[in-house]
Amino acid sequence: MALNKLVVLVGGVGGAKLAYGLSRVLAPEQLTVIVNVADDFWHYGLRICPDLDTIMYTLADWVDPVNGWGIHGDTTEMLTTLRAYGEVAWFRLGDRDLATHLLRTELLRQGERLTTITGRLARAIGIQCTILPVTDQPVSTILETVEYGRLEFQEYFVKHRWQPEVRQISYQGANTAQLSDEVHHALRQADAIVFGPSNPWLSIEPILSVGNLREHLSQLPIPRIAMTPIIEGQAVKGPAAKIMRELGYEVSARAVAEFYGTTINGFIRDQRDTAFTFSLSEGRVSALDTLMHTNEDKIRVAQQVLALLEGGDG
Ligand code: FO1
Repeated sequence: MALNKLVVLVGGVGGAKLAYGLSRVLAPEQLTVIVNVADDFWHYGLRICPDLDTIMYTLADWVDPVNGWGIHGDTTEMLTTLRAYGEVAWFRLGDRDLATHLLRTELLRQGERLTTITGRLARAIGIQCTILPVTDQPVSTILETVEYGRLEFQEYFVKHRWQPEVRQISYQGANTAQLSDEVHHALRQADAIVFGPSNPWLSIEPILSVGNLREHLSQLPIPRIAMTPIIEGQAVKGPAAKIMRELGYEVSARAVAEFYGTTINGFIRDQRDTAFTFSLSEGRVSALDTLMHTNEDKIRVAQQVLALLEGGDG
């Protein structure tokens, strides 16, 4: 089928790699990236939107290639001064990165929506495809942990380096938050949807939990393919495998596919997962080399995903 409009759902670093590859293969008007907002938080009076910034910096070739977040070559003089005042400064805000938070916070204070702010910032730094927060309302990933009880996402992920044992995850605000008109429009226009290789519980589910997105996607008569973030029982990066164990899931691509259920009708596992072949109730499981270290890898994977979508009968 002719693939004219692709929508990709992403969270942080893993999803950003796929979005980068797709942005180099598709024309700008063909690609819409819908981003998780449940990592967002208030910090020293600034609204920080880490996943939006990770996607924006990655697509603009601004991102720090080592961390996958923050701005390449950024300095941390502001943090040094905070520490001089006795602050712990556990969240590494770069000095150039600070401009993003200052401007976004000011525009929010003036009443602008996160969607229009994101579009303005992205266009200003040369990004031509569309980046959309899944909602303009606040949603927060909350983790119930054994050691510290209730933790907000960045406290869990950064301050405690995702080491606390997770008992339960919830998405505060998701049941009242609404999909933006721009997201509804992108889904109506979509010829296919790809769930990036992001953490299902920390990046994709907080997107799916907004409004009635899960049911909405389940009824779309188009390919809806998820990429595995788990290879041979390991997460490529971050706490996905650890969280799966702690929540009692089998740590496998199959368990991820089952978690997505009817919201998908296709799945891409990694070709290394030979022991974990499985089938879907609907659609097909494909195998690719899904590891994306270099920009060339990201472009290769994007091209292979598109070939699956265009060639696929699913
Ligand atoms: N992740 C860290 O592990 N340590 C940090 O100090 C850190 C700072 C940071 C600053 C701005 C930003 O946009 C992202 C930042 N991240 C940091 C990543 C952030 O925690 C993301 O939420 C994760 O990448 C998960 O998506």
